[in-house]
Amino acid sequence: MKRLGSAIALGLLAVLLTAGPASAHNYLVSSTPAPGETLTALPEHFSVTTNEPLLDLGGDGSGFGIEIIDADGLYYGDGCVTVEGPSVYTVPEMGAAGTYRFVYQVVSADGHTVSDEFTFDWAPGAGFAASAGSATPGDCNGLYARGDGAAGPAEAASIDLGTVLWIGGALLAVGIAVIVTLVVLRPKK
Ligand SMILES: [Cu+2]
Repeated sequence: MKRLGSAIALGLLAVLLTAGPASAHNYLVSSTPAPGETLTALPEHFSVTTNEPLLDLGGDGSGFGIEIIDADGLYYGDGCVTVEGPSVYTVPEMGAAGTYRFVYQVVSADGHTVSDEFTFDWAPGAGFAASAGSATPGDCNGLYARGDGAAGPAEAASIDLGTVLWIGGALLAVGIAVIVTLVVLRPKK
């Protein structure tokens, strides 16, 4: 029993030492629209809300972005976002009915950039005046300081890989700690 306790304690220590950085990132708790939701009318804002206040260092939304992209790869909206506490908002614009990607990027409380995306369906009522999409992301009249539009999905991929490596490393450390502890504390014959 004592051996098992030591092994578990070592394992927990290993997890705390290796998994710390990954656990500090803001994560999505809600959004408008929600992933997979079917919208039939434009809400006041499109938004993402995370678990804790975001880091808007310059107070100008630098590093934050919401991109709405249709099935043809066209972008909708002016690219302007507002950061308020744990949430990011943008004024919605939409084109024709269909499935859209909602790509977001935020600056986590620890200063790291986190991005991800989901899809939602757009089924406007008759008479909706569809906006014309743009081949490039909205730049908020030049104020959108995020860089090129390709950053979002690429960032998401690298962060996902990093998270996987952190978790893999933590599990490996736990396994090694448990084995070492069991070997060291093995009863002498
Ligand atoms: Cu981080």
